[in-house]
Amino acid sequence: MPTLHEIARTMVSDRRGILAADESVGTMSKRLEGVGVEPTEENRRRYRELLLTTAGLSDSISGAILSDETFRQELSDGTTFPAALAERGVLAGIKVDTGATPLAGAPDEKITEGLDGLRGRLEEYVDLGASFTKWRAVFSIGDGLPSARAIHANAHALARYAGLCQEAGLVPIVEPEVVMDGDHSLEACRRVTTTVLRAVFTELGLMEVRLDGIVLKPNMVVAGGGCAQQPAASEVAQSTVDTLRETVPPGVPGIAFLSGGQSPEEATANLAAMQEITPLPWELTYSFGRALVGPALETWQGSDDGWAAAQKALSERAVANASVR
Ligand code: 5MM
Repeated sequence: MPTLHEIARTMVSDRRGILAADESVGTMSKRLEGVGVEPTEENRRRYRELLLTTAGLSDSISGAILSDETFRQELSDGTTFPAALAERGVLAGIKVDTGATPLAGAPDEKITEGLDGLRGRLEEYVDLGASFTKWRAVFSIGDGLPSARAIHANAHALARYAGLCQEAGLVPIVEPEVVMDGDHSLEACRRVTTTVLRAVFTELGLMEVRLDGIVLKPNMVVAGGGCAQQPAASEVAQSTVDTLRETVPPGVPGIAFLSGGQSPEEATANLAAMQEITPLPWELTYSFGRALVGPALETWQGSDDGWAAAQKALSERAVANASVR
């Protein structure tokens, strides 16, 4: 049995990244509708089969995060998704949060839920073949936001989640996402990301989470999507690395970035610029969702005719991200 540290190392090493294909039923349905595909359970299954049977996936992808629905589904040949990943040399991960809901007394902010009954659910996911898990907390930048209570509540929940996962032998991906929505500056994103990461590592410490057995999945430090002054990749890279050096203990094996609404090319360029900054105490890699699968989804459009071209589109993005070092 590999240790938590060994699993975490496998997830972030050898130039490979983690595919985030864990959209909830609601999000996946919206994405399918966006490309004119009927949002049925079968079409969600077919789309995930398309992604995960892409030839050579394990050359660039170490693990794939799935949702509860996909974890229990099968490929057309009857193989379960976790078994299909194992056959391909890719670790199976499961998103275990149940989504973000308005925080009490703070309707503009969200708290991620899912701790109730989590210990039992984790046991089941281990039996189904999971090696790691994911929980995402979201923080918006705005007038007085994020509030201290939103930061504290979400950091605390992330730490409780991480502790339960390690108890079950699963590596937790800890994902605090400062979102890109808004017209804030790069500097504002840096300030908020610093505060959030400090709070997360304080709570992880209080909960005695083993830092060598987690993977951190943060946002890159970028300007808001509506900001007139968009920084170059070199600025994003330097600000992000500086922020991480101030906040992330060196014992963490690796950091796998989310893409957060960046275009596939932007996300890849920013990651590449970060790889040029050395030495760093942790591995840096990607755990993109939209920036990895977006082109494949647009190419597929639900038809069998588009299947091969869509797999090629995913493969190209994965190879581009895995080749940046
Ligand atoms: C793939 O999307 C994930 C799940 O989203 P919902 O629970 O909201 O449906 C999401 O957590 C994702 O893993 C991260 O946001 C990273 O994805 P991006 O697209 O930001 O790289």
